Formats: sequence, structure tokens, C-alpha cells
Amino acid sequence: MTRHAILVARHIFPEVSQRLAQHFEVEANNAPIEWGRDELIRRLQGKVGAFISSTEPIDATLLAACPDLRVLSSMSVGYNNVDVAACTARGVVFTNAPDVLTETTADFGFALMMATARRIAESEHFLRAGKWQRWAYDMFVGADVHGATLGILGMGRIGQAIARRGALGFGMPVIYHNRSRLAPELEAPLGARWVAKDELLRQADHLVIVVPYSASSHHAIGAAELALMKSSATLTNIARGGVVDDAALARALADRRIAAAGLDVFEGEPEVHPALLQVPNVVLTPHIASATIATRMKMAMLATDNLIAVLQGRPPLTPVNPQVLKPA
Ligand code: 8YV
Repeated sequence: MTRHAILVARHIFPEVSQRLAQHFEVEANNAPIEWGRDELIRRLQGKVGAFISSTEPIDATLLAACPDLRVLSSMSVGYNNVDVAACTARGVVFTNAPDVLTETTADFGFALMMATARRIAESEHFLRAGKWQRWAYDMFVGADVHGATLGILGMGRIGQAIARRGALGFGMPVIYHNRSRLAPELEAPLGARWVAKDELLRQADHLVIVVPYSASSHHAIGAAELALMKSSATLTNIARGGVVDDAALARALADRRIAAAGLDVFEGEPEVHPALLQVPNVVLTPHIASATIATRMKMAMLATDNLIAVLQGRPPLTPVNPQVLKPA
């Protein structure tokens, strides 16, 4: 019996290809580079499945050019790079990798928010530059995290995990804005309160953005929204570039419209808006919120298991378009 041919489109733990090779003919990207669209289409010829990440652009044109594809498995929770409706229309199963990264990503979001509030990166650069000569009462004074109002935009699994850290660990009153309200039994232990978006912006001392990117969340935070925030507030974005208007944010930071920002994601990353690189009151990290060895391994293995399951005719663990699955 001929074995299915599949593609591992990103350089990843060797365990992924090793596991997949037990079942399939595997072609893998063994270099730490992204394949461009044409290269991806070329490599996908004859492949029934592919292991991807959140950076491969999957749209109707690519799918039409790769007619053998039956399943695409991403090792990411976010999938704004994938046209899921186009996958569904072509009968291609698409799976993502939720849950396994929730706590790790929340740890990072909280750490980035704290680094932002307490000016850790800015003061470290100062020290490394040999500028530290004496103690001063106002040297790198920042904002308290404990007891401050934590505002969360997007209250999915990661938002709730951040709320838990704030409410239970740091005594922070939690307010949030989300399309839908949490069930009362989820709100109660966190003391979390749903508020309108404007109220969230006006009241938050530390605003953390965890809303997925879509046409409706594009520039959800722009100049008008930043203008509503307290001048002492911080903003942390661990969601996706494009949810925040980076140019407007850079202006707000330069004008001290808000105190500081922490950004792990950027519009057009890995490019970073040049104005953000010029302002001192922003902590910049290269999209690493889920980056612990244990969690990245879990994400990769979940994506691998999803791929194997679909190609062996079993239901995947975390399908995004389960309606495509044929009844056994
Ligand atoms: C990943 C992420 O690092 O899961 C996501 O949506 O943004 C990150 O955890 C990256 O996207 C891997 O594909």
C-alpha cells in the first residue's frame, strides 16, 4: 500500500518528523526559514496533509493549487493566516493547537505587563549603558501592579488565565470586555466584571489584549481608544499584530498619552514599526509568549496527533472546522 505523502512546512522538533515518518512519507523544511507562497505551493503538490504554523498564508488560491490536500494542522492557537471557510469549501480539515499553551502564554502576558509597569527593560538598558551613577528617589519609578485594576480585552482561555493571576495572586480588581460575557460561575471566583469597551479603556490601570485577530478586531486599539486611557496606564499586547494600530501607539507613547506598553506581536512582524523602536517606554519581544520548551513540544505534538488522526480516518483532537469530517 502506498503511504500518504505529507509536508512539514516549518523547521521544528525532530520528534515531529520522526513520529510522522512511522506512518507517512515526510518531506520536511529542515532550515529555520519560512517558505514563500510559491515554494509552499510547489512543495504541497501530491501532499495530502501538512504541518504548518501561524505564519503560512493559507487561502483559496493556495488551496486550489494544491488539490490533493485533505488536512492542514497548525501548531498555533491563532489562525488568522488561514482562510477556514476556503478550507471548508474544499473539504480540507483544519486543526489548531489550543489549550496546551494557555498557562504558559498567560505567564508571559503577566510577565510582560509587569516588566512594562515596573520599567524593567528600560532600566536594564540604562544600567548596561553604564549610566547608573547614584540612587535617586524617582529613578525608573513605575506603576504598582498589585491592587491595580487589570483590564482584559478578549476573555477566552488565555484572558481568563491572566485574570486568575491578577485576581488571586496580586489582588487586582478585574474588568474585561468580550463579545460574550463569561458565565457567572466563571466570573465569580475572579471577581471579574464585564464592562463596555470604552469603560474598560477608561478604568484599566493595566490593559492586556488577548483578543484574536479578525476583520472586526483590526485596529481595535487606535488613536481614539488610546485617548480614552489613563495617562498612567499601561497596554500589553500578546494577541496579534493588527489588533493595535502600532503607529498610533508609538505616537501615544512618545506623547506620554499612556505611560508604557509591552508588545510581543506587531503589525507586519517580524518588521517592527520604526517609531516603536525610537520610544523608550515600550518593552518589545519577538512573539515568544508560548515559548517554553515544554509548551512548544506539546503544541508540536498536538499538531502531529491531529494530522495522524485525520489521515488515519479518526477524529482529530482539536478541529476548527469539524463539519468537514466525514462520519466514520
Ligand atoms: C506561536 C501563537 O508561537 O499559538 C499562537 O497562535 O501566536 C504562538 O503561540 C506561533 O504562532 C506558532 O505557530
